[in-house]
Amino acid sequence: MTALTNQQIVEQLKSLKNWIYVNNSISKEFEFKDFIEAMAFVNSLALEAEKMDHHPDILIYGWNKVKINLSTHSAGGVTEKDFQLAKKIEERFK
Ligand code: H2B
Repeated sequence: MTALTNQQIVEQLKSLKNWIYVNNSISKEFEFKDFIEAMAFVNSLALEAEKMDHHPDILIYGWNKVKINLSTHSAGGVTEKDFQLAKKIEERFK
């Protein structure tokens, strides 16, 4: 899978709410009611990521927040697969 261009990334980000392009990855911060809900969200992503064989960088911080960074290590940048996973993550956040 080849890395998308900056222009392609910026274009695709328009369909994702509050995701940004930073440090060669796409990123979003999610906020939850409490730590347990944040952890439940992270655990649900683990299953999705494993199914796709595509894994996000995940930071749990400030007791109720989760920061997700998506990039494709093998391509050295953002690919279509990152956008596919971002959309699945959004569905779990609803
Ligand atoms: N996740 C991400 N984000 N990028 C990759 O290139 C990647 C991955 N590669 N998960 C997968 C695992 C690869 O290492 C295994 C062997 O399929």
